[in-house]
Amino acid sequence: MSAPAWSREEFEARLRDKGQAYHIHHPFNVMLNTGKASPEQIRGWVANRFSYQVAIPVKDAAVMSNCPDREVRRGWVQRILDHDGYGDDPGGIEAWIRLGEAVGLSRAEITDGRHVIPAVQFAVDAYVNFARRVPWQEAVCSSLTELFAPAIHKQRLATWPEHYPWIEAEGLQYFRNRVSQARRDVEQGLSITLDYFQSRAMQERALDILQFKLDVLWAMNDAMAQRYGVTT
Ligand code: AHQ
Repeated sequence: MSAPAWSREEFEARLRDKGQAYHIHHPFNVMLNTGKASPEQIRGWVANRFSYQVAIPVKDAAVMSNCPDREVRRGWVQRILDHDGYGDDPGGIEAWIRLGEAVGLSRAEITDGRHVIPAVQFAVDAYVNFARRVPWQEAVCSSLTELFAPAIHKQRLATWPEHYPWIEAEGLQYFRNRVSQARRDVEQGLSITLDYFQSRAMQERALDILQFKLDVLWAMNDAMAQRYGVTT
């Protein structure tokens, strides 16, 4: 006899509990957000995270390509526009390049990937390939690390200007944009996840999927810590 499914509320609470493993707690991120990072460590983080940022719309297009539900796609497509831009809005990838320039990187060295650590790229590719090959609802579930993203963006906005006055304030616009975009993303992603993963076994699968994505983010920080060092 399999265990009974959790209620919708219990299931959501267990998803949110996973936040204990979010990369806001990684020593490399703690270093960044407590003012202990050198300009070289910050430049390394921005340059490496660019490989993740440019993968997001590719990942979201993979979700769309597997999703036959027009209503879901009408919502999900906004994520691609948020990053690639639309009309006069240059988008989040362009905003990330401006963050890179604000921390002292050239546009060329951000976009040509010369600083990207192989292990960072492998983690990013694992995420994109996961989204390509699993049922689209499982890929939606994997985006739910964004349950915890507003906190990390707000933490940067609250601490970087004081700790890193040498970074032009305009460079932080990406983080300002993401606070509301992440909240909107999560509304759709969480609703799909709570609706789709109905049995206990499926709910456990959802927790495993979220852990996989938490591990993707954690592994990226591990690689950057190994390459640039961590000052605690
Ligand atoms: O800037 C981020 C972003 O656009 C996304 C999309 C989302 C996804 O689809 O997996 N996740 C995500 C995240 C972004 N920024 C990360 C950060 O720490 O700045 C957090 C990350 C996430 O929580 O998955």
